[in-house]
Amino acid sequence: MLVKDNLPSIQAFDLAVYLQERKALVDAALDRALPVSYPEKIYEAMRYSLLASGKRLRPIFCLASCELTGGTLEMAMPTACALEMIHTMSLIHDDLPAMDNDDFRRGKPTNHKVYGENIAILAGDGLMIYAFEYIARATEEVPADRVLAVITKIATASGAAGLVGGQVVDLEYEGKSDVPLSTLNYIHTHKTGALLESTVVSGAMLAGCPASDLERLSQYAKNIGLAFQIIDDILDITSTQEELGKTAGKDQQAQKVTFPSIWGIDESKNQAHSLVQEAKAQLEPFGERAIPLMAITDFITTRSN
Ligand code: GRG
Repeated sequence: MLVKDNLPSIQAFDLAVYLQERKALVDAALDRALPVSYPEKIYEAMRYSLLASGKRLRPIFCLASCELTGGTLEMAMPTACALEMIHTMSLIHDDLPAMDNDDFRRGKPTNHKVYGENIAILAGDGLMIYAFEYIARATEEVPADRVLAVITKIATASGAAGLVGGQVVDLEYEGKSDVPLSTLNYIHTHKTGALLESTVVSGAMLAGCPASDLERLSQYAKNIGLAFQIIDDILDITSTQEELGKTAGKDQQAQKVTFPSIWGIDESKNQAHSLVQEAKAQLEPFGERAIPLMAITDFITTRSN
């Protein structure tokens, strides 16, 4: 499938097709994972944001890493869906008036604009809690100790030691112009990086990956998490609302300190590129099996939304 004539196999790998196929699989699995029940209003609000057109990078990372380390798509799909539920809840809460106060997300009005603030808060809560229920209930063909380790890993990445902590420090520095680079790094390694790292590590955990390879994959994911955020900051400056599916120029408008505001756009691109190269070096020992993850890694810096 991957090797064609005498071309290096990475060149024969069609990332666009791979991402499209994986996104379709994940979209269908998400739709099945969360059927509407009573009280319909909350399920509809949860599904409104969950099934909106996200890139599905977190589930795709989880599935790819499970396959890379010898597992199957089936073993990882419930966890992949749960990661997208957690990511979506963080977007719903991030958009609330008490946080970023945004009107537009994934090409549509934000959850609270459609359902009201009270239901949007509850839709986020419902998605967060259901994510863990879903891993525990729907994961098959994986020993229970691995499932428990995955739940612990993702819970740690989502709570005060991860996503929540990163958001708190972000709020603390809102409107301040003297944000040290170390603080900016803390914000993004926690707010964006921790969940991304858990996507790659949890996929490999489900496959029963040995600790030394888990450490390598964790290092890989930490690098791409930061690169992802640097590119996110650049896109906020260089892209339109239509391209992003969310409000553009928010950081400059809020006079927020970002990587490009410290380094400028060119140096930010260089930094993201170096992180991507370091990340890819971690994948080299996996050989051809790492081709999908290698290609997704390059996509982090070339994406337009
Ligand atoms: C997790 C309990 C709990 C609370 C959440 C609000 C909050 C606390 C944290 C904010 C986290 C946040 C919104 C981080 C930004 C991450 C980021 C870069 C989002 C954009 O991700 P993409 O580009 O978006 O993958 P799509 O829509 O494609 O999925």
